[in-house]
Amino acid sequence: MADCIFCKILNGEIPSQKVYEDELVYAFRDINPAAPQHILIIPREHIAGANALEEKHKELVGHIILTAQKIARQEGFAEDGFRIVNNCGENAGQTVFHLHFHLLAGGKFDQMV
Ligand code: DGP
Repeated sequence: MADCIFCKILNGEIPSQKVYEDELVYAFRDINPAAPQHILIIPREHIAGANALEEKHKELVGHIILTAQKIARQEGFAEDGFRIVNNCGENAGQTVFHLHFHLLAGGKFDQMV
């Protein structure tokens, strides 16, 4: 998508701090961290958000969650704990309409739900 910030990060037009990549996903540090460790995991495929997911994306979503676990181990916070967050839609505070999962760690979080 031509005007999508995360598509521009994927094609290198906008620089980012890479944490992990493979054929399906790319992970990089959030520009405005909300925790000591704040990583975004995005699919290479442009999907507007969780509300745009279809049956065909089942494996991809599973892959993203396993990627979060892989990154948590790689970065050394798997045992201490981490949070995976997806904001879907305006009321949830989604600001970038390319599916992404926040991977947050490095401190104790308040209970949200
Ligand atoms: P959300 O509110 O769930 O849509 O989160 C979007 C996140 O994307 C937000 O935490 C800030 C981050 N972000 C926005 N633009 C950029 C950028 O150009 N580079 C990086 N690294 N992160 C960005």
